[in-house]
Amino acid sequence: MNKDNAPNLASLLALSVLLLAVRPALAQSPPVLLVDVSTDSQVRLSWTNTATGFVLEQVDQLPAADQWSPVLQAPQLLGQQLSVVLSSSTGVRFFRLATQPGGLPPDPASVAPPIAQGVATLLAEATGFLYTGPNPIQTGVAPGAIEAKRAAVVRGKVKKHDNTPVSGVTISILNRPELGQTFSRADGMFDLAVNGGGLLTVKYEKTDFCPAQRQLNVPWQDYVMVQDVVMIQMDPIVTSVALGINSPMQVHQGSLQTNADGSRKATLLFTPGTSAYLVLANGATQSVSSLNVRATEFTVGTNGPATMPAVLPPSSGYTYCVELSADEAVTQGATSVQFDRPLPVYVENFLGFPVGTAVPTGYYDRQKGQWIASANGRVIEVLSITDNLADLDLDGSASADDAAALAALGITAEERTHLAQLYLPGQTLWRVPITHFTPWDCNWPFGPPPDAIAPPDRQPNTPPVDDPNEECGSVIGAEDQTLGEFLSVSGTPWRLSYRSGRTPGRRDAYTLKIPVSGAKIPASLRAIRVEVSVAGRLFQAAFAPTPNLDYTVTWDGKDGYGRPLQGKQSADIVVNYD
Ligand SMILES: [Ca+2]
Repeated sequence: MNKDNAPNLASLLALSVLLLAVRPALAQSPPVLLVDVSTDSQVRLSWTNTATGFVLEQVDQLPAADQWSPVLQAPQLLGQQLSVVLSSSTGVRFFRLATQPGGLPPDPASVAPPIAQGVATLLAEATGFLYTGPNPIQTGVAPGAIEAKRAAVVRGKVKKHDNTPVSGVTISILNRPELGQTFSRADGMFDLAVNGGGLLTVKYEKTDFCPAQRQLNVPWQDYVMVQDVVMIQMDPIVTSVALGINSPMQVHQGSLQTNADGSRKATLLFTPGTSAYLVLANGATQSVSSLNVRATEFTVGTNGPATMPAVLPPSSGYTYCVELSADEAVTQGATSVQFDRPLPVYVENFLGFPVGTAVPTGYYDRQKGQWIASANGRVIEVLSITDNLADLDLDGSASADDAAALAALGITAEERTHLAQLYLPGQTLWRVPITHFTPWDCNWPFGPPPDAIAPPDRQPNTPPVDDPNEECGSVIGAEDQTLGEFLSVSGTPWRLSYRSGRTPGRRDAYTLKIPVSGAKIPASLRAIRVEVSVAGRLFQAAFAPTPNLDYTVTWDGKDGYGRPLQGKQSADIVVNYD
């Protein structure tokens, strides 16, 4: 921690019940530190979560020189606000937000202590430095929260569409506040210690970006590598929408997105008289008279699947996903925005689905960490425009549908008037009713092509055995091609044993030859991807579809922080057929 960064000193606040001094913010200033004194002898210090990770520090008197020390209690993230609740005490204390060097956690490789050689490495011992000590990479881990026998470390990377890293992303685990949080570093990487033994959901949060979550199956005493996550910024187009019983029909349209499949933009219609309320983090509701509304599409670009707010269920195809959001909900840390009636969302039918068919729809619940199915939408067509009203085909008959059919979907004359203004005759559209703001996903059922096969179910080569058979009474290891020699130790019953297989340069025991394809290759196979992770290291390779292919990977015996490990380590191998 940089204790000499007085220019970054923003706010000086006194604990107990006294607010003593606030120094003006200077260049590269941290966010303003807010103080809230409650009646029950508690003080809440809060600040806006920013790209660079600031650390709350304290001192008993000023001038402090080098006496600032970190507040060890973990800040809790609520929406965009980080806060710490402290018991007020007699006396005076001063607080400030200080930058870490570079504003971000250090690369763990630069601070990891050496690993004891001569004994098998235990993951909890090798990775405890991540969350202990005065300036840990992972802050706010409750004492004893990580159990030695269950300890595991999640490693991952956050990037943008163009593959440049995103730093300063708050990384935490859904519903596990005792595990604290870390920030993605300058290279977008992060390391978070957790307890293994089940499913955990990693949360990715950064101001002005759409949050993401990834569910992982985490084993005991191992590293888990998360697939790279692409975070996208909230759509720049924002519409202020009035709400309440006197509100008129209003429209919000997100940015136009275009790819090989076609062009589309999310269009929300707010029907007259719509009311809305925020559900706050503590469960309370708060009605709102207006909202600044955005629609941000995830399904854009070649790495679109990595941008998804969460991985879709296996039976759902990657199709179209949009975050519908209100700035007010983000700033207040609301868990959802609810409307008193279904609002129609329109998207151009850029994938050409037949008119009259259903649009399967679901949404992602960030509190539960689950996709949840919702009412289907419908593919409809604007056939013509008569007297400023859009004539709609709702069933694919190519004829306009009557009042009863329109009413069954809740389509009013006012909605038809707006459709006539927004779209030309011949336009086909998805119409999806929504009652709240979250990530919304329109997806059609998905399955592998009929000729798909699984990758070969053969074991990689077995690394050489520790105790090879010795031929002819000599110390020639026949299976692993080693030589050995015994030297008696004078005056003792013992002898020294030398084996060429144990020399540092020998890599047989660190090499895996992995079968990735068999004799038959399905015609629909586009690519083969292999991922091998061992000790927090990830080895990746991609191949064109080729029969009888092996991938050979050699590990240098070091962990993700560059330290040679002792004892056996397990490797996770995943072969993907795309
Ligand atoms: Ca019809």
